[in-house]
Amino acid sequence: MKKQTAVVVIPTYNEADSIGKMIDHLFTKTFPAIKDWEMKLLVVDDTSPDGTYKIVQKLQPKYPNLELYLNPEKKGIGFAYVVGFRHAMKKMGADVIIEFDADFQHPPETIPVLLSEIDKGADYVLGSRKVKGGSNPQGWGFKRVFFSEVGGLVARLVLFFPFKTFFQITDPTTGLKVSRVKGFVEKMDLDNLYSKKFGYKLEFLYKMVKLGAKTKEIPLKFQVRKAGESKISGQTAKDIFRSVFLLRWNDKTTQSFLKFAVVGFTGYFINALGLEFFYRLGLPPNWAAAIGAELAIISNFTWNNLWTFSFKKISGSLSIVKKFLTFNLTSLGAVVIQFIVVGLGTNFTGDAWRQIWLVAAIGFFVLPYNWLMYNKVIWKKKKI
Ligand SMILES: Nc1nc2c(ncn2[C@@H]2O[C@H](COP(=O)(O)OP(=O)(O)O)[C@@H](O)[C@H]2O)c(=O)[nH]1
Ligand SMILES: [Mg+2]
Repeated sequence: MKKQTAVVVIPTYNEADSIGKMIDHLFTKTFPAIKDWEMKLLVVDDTSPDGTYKIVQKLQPKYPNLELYLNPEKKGIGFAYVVGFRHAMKKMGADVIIEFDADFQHPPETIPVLLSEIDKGADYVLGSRKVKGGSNPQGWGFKRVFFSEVGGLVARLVLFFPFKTFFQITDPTTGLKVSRVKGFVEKMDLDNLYSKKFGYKLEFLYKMVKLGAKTKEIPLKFQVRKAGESKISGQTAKDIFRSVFLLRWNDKTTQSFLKFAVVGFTGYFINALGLEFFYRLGLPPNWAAAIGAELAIISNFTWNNLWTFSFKKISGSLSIVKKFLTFNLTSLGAVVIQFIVVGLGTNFTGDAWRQIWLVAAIGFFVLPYNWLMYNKVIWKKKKI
């Protein structure tokens, strides 16, 4: 059987002190030990003023599987990876692509480990400093560790909470990864990145997860930089947070959830106004409240259908009537939840706390309950 091709992509900017050693190391030590993959290396250099690309060009005759992609000017690490990924897929026949640094901070011995996880069925393997066997560089002071830890946690929270990926991915800003091309990188939208700099790491991660990639983490002992300078700057954290926030904000589910919250809030006001209106018309408060509640239900159903879930809108009078009746039934569940939570709560604290318990019941129980019912029962995805 023909061997599959793994392309290692290394972006470089002013790495003249490292790149030659790295290329030699990979072609003489790392690659020959990997028997079941065809190994290639692509360096993407932004015409570094220190002449990094010239070192690569000099070594090309020696190593036929070494390619260079030269950007005419400095465009950022994210941009380098976008062009590098495209080149690896189109010109080098990549089946998997490995993201790697020039500066020996990623130990080359991790490359066969990454590939063995692909062999075992993973689509996306990440080097993590946070799993057992992984670590930050020895020399990192408290401040750098603190920012890395807090930054990683915030990125995970914003990107993935409360979904299972939040727990699976422990080191979201890692730069050591391997990605499967078929079904994943080939489908990834590489044109519309929020960041052409370090934020790309989070965007690639997010997009791979959205494409349903089976992820796996391996330990990464992140090394001290041996030569050259880190390109991480004060702007980097800002760039990463901006990307993370935009990714989550523009996510379809987030947008639906925000609309769902607005519609629910409006429903609450309609309920309250209905109670007031019909009570003043002369109806007893229980009937006035019941009419208010039904008006809220009608409003919730209508706006969620036209706005929140417009991409899976219910249409046709018969379906609408059927779904509306089901919607009334599921709304009854919310009544039962309030009955129980407010009942139990006031038992503990006394009736004076009833409004607090109402807020708790809605926030912690009714909201998740409604979101679940709307998604799984009322506006459930049509089977294709
Ligand atoms: N082509 C290109 N490579 C870059 C750019 N910025 C960083 N790199 C490379 O990306 C890799 C990781 O950057 P580095 O500064 O080591 O980040 P750190 O390890 O997180 O401190 C190194 O090989 C850099 O030379 C850039 O703007 N263009
Ligand atoms: Mg580095």
